[in-house]
Amino acid sequence: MQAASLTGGALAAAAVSRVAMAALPEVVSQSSPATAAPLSPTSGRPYQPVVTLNGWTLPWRMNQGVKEFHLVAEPVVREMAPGFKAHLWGYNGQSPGPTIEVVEGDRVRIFVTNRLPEHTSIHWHGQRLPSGMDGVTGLTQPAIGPGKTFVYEFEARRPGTFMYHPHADEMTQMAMGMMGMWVTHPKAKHPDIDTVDRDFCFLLNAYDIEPGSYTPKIMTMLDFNIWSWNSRVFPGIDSLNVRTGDKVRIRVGNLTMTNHPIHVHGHEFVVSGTDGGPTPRAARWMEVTTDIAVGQMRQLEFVADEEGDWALHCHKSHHTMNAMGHDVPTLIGVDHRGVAEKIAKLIPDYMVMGERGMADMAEMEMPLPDNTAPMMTGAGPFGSVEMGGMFSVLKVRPDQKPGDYSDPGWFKHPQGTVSYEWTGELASAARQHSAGGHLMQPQNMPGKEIEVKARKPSSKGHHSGH
Ligand SMILES: [Cu+2]
Repeated sequence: MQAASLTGGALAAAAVSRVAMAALPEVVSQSSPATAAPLSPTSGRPYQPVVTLNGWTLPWRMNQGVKEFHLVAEPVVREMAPGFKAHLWGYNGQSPGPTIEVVEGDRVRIFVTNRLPEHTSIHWHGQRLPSGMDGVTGLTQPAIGPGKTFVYEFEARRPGTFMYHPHADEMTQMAMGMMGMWVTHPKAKHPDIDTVDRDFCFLLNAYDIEPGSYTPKIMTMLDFNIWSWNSRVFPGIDSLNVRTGDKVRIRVGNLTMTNHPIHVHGHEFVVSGTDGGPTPRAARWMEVTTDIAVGQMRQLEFVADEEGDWALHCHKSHHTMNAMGHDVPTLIGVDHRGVAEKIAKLIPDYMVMGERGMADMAEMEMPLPDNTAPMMTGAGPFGSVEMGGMFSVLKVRPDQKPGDYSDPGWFKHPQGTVSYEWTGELASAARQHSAGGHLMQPQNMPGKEIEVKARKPSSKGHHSGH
């Protein structure tokens, strides 16, 4: 700088910019958990950006042909659904971290600053790179201590959908929400990569957060109670809004500790890619559910040619619920009104749960601890959706403009296309009485008929009717 001031203005400007470029790239933080608009590239090779569900893409700067990003590992407060915030660890203000989008062949430099109370590192899941850039603490690099900044640099060699996460105290740091997605777009037309109209991505993640508390339990191995997409739970997960006839790609990465069969209603899809890269066309088959194992990514692709509101969810029914007690006995068919009346004399607000199934949970205004998402919830146009966790809605509309990701509201079903109540006479069911030729009768009751009867729920119980 001293030399610049001696030799004049032009050189001074060059020197200043060189100094600025030598400094760390600016830290860009995101304060909102809403789905950000796709980030169109302003430098480098062109590509069609992805939309991160309830997430965002990290901006970069171009420094002499190298794309430079700055990730900051730090504690964050993440709104997982309206009324439910979690104290997590993440990157640049959010958990998960921002999506990183680059183009095949790009030279990438990522600065990683550690603002956590313990050391960390970042592993670039699925990438071809020099071994020393792979981010495995102890094996390929020393840990990034608190307050330190490390630099990763490599070429994004193959197109695909990848993930990033720590490889240091992994159990804690992933249980706390440290992860993100990485998309490497193809540099030219690729035989196994189609151009699509809508390109969504999100991570499957899971937490163990006791109702009423804020911080995940990190020792949990299997019994997580918050099943989320990009650290959001239904009804906090944005819908995927597309135009009728759009070719849609949904990239889903699994960084939980169990598998998730992801299911789309109303359409069939193919898996067009994994974290191993694009799937050769001859190896694709139609599915309506695809299982995504731990540490896997699957790209679902289909033409959205059926108008409507279509559920998109994990098919494990416990994963479409929010925090719940697992020790609830099955009470279906158990008439305990008499007992309930006696208990009610001792505990005035006593409620009987579950004798008609658990659907009552969704509609009853049960008092919940503060900072807790209801177990089954979500107001739909026909009542409670009775869902939570890993559930969203694919909204297919003829008038959704290209590039418009805003929520079009509920589907207006054409007349005569909605399931309706039968109000005619109900015939009594015909019964099959043959026991079959090979039925083994219990020894003590030869020939005796055995029948299990479920009590028909009465609407005149102590429950207020619906
Ligand atoms: Cu699941």
